[in-house]
Amino acid sequence: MTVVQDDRLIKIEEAVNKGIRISTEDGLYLYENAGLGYLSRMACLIKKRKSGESVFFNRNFHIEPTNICIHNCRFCSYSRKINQPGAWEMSPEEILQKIQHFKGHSATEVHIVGGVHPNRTLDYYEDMLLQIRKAHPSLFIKAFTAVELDFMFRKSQVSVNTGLARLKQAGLDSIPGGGAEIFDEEIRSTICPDKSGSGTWLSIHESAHQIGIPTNATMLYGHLEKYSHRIDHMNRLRQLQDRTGGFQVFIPLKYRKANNSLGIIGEVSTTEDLRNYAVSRIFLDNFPHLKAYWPMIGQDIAGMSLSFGVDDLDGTIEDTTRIYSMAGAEDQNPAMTTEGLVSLIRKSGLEPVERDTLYNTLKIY
Ligand code: V47
Ligand code: SF4
Repeated sequence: MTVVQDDRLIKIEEAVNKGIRISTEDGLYLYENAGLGYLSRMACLIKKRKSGESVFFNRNFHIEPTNICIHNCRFCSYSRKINQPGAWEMSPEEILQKIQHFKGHSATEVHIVGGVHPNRTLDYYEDMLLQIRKAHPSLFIKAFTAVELDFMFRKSQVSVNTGLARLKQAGLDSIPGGGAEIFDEEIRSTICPDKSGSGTWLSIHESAHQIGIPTNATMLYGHLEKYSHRIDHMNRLRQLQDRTGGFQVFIPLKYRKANNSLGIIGEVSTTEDLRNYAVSRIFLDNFPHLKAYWPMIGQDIAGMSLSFGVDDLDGTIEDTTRIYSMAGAEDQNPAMTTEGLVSLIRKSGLEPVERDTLYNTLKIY
């Protein structure tokens, strides 16, 4: 019996072995043709080159100050309009109470994201950061998606550079990756028609990198997009990262279908999730880390993702986010102990490392 080889996959493997960047056409070819075993092998090789046996996690909690939002993203299960049942707004006192509560729990990072509230200005968020910084000076503040930033700067009529500099001065340490969704303009106009555009998202991240604020990048996948749109999305990120080096981690976010108007399309399979992690690890050669955000895919798939190039599992979360539980995720009260994260990582034969937000090692387990 003759074994038919796939010359293109062999060439891609040779490139990966030599550390040569793969093209957009190669990326698309991997999505369409590579087997699971091949993808796992290539992605693990790259992961090992970048972070050895380490898999990172941190001790973090979220604050979602409000779910009131001016936008109408079709995949969102969480946002509400003012006075609509289920809408919430935290007062500054409630926010500070949360900070004080987690000060006693040795969390090192707070992740603050929420809806784009129509009445909140830059002054309001600046004050929020100043109060948090005063209450807990050593807590790392990762806050506000580019979409929230775009609105607050426009509402307060300041430039992106001025707005970012003011927030940095008030205590902003880094910017999370949300709001990127999918950059392709046509798909974007269908799934989130009135949201800040792809160019705006990318240019806010570029400005942040230029003034020394590190940022994360996400990609929402498994909805109306095709593989070519995922490659286009990652290519725009790869090009920006070549210019600035300011991205810390790439976080694929699987579309979850409950309680939103896109739900009829269903969800992609676990195999597709794993293939997607691997292709992103192979394609994004200039991203130091790849994160599986366990509240979105569940702890089991997060564990499996460690064999597909992932080297970061986010954090303990402490049951402080609602975005995914409201969209139907397995963990309705997402929280993991340090022991739980350590054990998940050890089961894959890898080394658990507690990190800070900038991926400095705090403790090796
Ligand atoms: O931009 C909303 C996504 C994002 C759904 O930077 C959904 O470390 C799937 O960006 N199904 C916000 N996804 C959350 C986010 C994030 C999460 C974890 C870590 C980091 C980080 C950033 O959540 C939105 C959108 O892409 N999202 N609804 C849904 N139904
Ligand atoms: Fe608003 Fe974000 Fe939901 Fe879109 S995804 S509607 S911007 S909260």
